[in-house]
Amino acid sequence: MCSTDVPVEFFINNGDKTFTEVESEELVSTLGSYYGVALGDYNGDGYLDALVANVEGSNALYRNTGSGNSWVQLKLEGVVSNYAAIGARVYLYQSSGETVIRKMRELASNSGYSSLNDLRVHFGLGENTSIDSIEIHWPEAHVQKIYSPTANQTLEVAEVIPDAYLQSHFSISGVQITGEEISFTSNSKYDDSYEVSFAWDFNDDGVVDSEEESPMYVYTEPGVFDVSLEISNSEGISTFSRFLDIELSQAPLGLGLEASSIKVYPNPSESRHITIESEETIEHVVIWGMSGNKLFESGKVDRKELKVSLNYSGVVFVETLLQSGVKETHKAVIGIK
Ligand SMILES: [Ca+2]
Ligand SMILES: [Ca+2]
Repeated sequence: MCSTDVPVEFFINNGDKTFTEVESEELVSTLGSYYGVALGDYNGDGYLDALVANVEGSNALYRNTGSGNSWVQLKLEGVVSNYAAIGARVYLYQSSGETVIRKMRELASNSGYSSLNDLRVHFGLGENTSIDSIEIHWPEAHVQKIYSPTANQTLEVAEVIPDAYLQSHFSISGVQITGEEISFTSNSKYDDSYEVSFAWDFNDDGVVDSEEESPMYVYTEPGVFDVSLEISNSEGISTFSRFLDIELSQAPLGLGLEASSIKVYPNPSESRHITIESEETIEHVVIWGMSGNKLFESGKVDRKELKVSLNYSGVVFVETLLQSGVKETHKAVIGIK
């Protein structure tokens, strides 16, 4: 379907590798610039409706009033696969006399230009209401079967975690500097009918540092650490690792931190705003991030107070030059909420 001021073209699948063009319905008699169509059952009656995108005019929603034929829909929920089950392939088997008919649908995140179909998987069944089975091939490659489901309903199917399944994964949060607690959260997926062990190595020395599921850890030295989480059960092992860049919690050498006339507040700041205030006129302010990246530089300030908003969270170094020529650097933590 892709045209400019010409009717929509609509073809019916005859089921024998041929198609028949539909020429009389309203859907194909309206002129427009149609560049996308999304199919989905918006009103939940089991019949696929069509939303047609018109570049130059109004979009149009065509409700399928149905034919009395049977149908079945599946709403899939990935558990070890992605949540929307994108990439799943679903097979439906029906017997017709001696013949077994197999139909297949693939769940995709796109279906054509500028369009996305309903994420429910839809099968039209014609007049045959008896389904032998439905087979779901999840994106993670295992297969789940449903035997003899009833037609004319939407089945909600959550992915069953495969037997003994293990998939290690974790996330990290906290200010990544020495001396601060960093929390490691396992979001591993596994078959919980097996006993699962957790082994964390925070510094890649091969020595396990924690056997908790989601521990805390404090680094005393800066460096880049290869953090790994190995999870295991009686059937296997799964390991996930990622790098963590731990910085020193104090300012780089050579920057004086003996605060005097300059105040930086609030510190820590829950928001991303800080105020720099001095008893003397401020000439110039530069704010640096943890890795020496410049986050902010003022022009000539020429007053005793400067409010700064930063699109950044973490530790910053505020370098202030006063009119008297005194230069000071203050450490602050912002955006901690
Ligand atoms: Ca419908
Ligand atoms: Ca270790």
